[in-house]
Amino acid sequence: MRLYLINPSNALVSIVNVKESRWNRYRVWKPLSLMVLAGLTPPEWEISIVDENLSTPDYGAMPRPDLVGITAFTSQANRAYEIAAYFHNLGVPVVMGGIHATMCLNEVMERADSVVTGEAESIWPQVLEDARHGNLNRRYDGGLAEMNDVPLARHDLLSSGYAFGAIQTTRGCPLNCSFCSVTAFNGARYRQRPIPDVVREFQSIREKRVLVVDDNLIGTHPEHIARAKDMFRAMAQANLRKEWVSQATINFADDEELLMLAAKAGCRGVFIGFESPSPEGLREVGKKFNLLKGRDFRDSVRRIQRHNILVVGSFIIGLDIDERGVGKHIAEVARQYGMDNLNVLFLTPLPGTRLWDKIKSEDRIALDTFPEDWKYYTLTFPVARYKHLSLDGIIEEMTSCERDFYSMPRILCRALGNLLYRRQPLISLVGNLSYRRNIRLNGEAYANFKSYSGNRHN
Ligand code: B12
Ligand code: SF4
Repeated sequence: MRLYLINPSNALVSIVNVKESRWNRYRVWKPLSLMVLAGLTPPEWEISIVDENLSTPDYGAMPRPDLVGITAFTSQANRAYEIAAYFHNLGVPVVMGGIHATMCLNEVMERADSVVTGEAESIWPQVLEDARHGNLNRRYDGGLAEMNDVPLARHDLLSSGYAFGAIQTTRGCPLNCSFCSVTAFNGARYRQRPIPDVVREFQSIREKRVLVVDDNLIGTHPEHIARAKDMFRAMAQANLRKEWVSQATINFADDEELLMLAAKAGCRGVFIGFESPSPEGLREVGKKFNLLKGRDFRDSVRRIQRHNILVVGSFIIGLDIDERGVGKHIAEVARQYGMDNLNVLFLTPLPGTRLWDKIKSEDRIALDTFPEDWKYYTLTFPVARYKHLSLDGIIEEMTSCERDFYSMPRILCRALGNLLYRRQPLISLVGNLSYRRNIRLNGEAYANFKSYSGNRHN
């Protein structure tokens, strides 16, 4: 039995425009979902994982599969449907799963033979068994997995072409920020994988550099943090010789022992959602942790960096409180906080989030011709109508923010600082140049977007 597991491309996602900018090679990540599905698949299936982000194969020249599984974020849905139609027309059954299938079930059911909602661990073997007997159900629901059931991902199936490996050690996030799909999809209960599984899986990854895809690496409660420390100790003890980056909330900075253990275990960078430079903005998005009274963000960032861990900060433009000047303000605040990299995204109502419900109820979704418009739901296009910013206005804010933070003098200044403190100057420089290079690419993408979206923002 032959199984293809496919990760669809989206040409609009600038980070996959590898050919446009060679720096982007360092920002193409493995589709871990498919490697996990492969890990759940019994040996009688011959599996190929196709990541269209690297290249799109000539499916016609490949042997005919018995089953096709397609994953999709919302931004990949259009291409996913094209692939589904292609194989369906050949008479090959197509199963779709992942976040978009879960949040937009009806839309996906119209375009795939079978749909799996939720996490797949409890249900995928059943799906395969039914497919083997030509007896696929239209819909399966995996719910939330027990972390003991998460298999070791099949890293051997995508062993070249990437600068980073990928692994997951926890799922879920209790914070439920309004714009984020994680709590809606993976639940508010913070679930941690058994530490020996994490260590064993790390050992099976070939790449020296790894993305730990956890949304919230250390969690929020003292027992989460205690477990994170145990995991870092076990990783250091196993002498993995890996360098890794992950995502965390700002409370990562609050525990010296945690930082020390993370660095010892190989942590070299964290992606932290700061979201808004103002308390009103934080309240608007419901980012409770960042609202802690008396937090000195500059000091928090510095404490992390002292452990040779780079800090990439993320902000959102387009909140209801955002007015003209917000772009420059964010760049200024990011500089004050001392971030190594800044990632700014447009406020985007993703299906299934609280933000979606709010923006939809206010009739402010500008790009609402679905499924065609999903391709713009990359967080890098302003798909909504914003309270105080027109389409041109919000694009100008984004551009001025990036031009300011990624001006050559500022990049050199950060690189020199990192050189001085021996804080991975090369990695930091590559990261900065990659973002800078994408400013021009983004400019072209905005021009095309404006002509596509016409007057739908008015
Ligand atoms: C790592 C990551 C990335 C990486 C790697 C992506 C990749 N190639 O896998 C990078 C940085 C590239 C990235 C980019 C983006 N990301 Co991202 N990313 C994640 C993150 C943090 C983890 C994903 C992951 O690997 N999870 C681990 C695996 C094991 O879990 P899983 O994917 O959910 O898969 C399970 C189930 O969903 C199911 N399943 C999944 N696929 C399939 C398929 C079949 C057939 C079946 C049966 C089951 C099934 O089974 C799996 C096992 O249980 C998630 C948050 C999250 N918790 O999911 C956000 C997340 C998926 N990303 C998100 C977004 C918005 C994006 C971007 C659009 C935005 C951006 N500019 O960064 C881009 C789009 C990229 C693209 N190609 O179009 C949103 C998606 C929301 C949505 N509705 O689409 C999420 C949920 C984050 C959020 N805050 O809301 N991302
Ligand atoms: S803290 Fe991060 S992962 Fe958790 S809900 Fe907020 S944005 Fe999502």
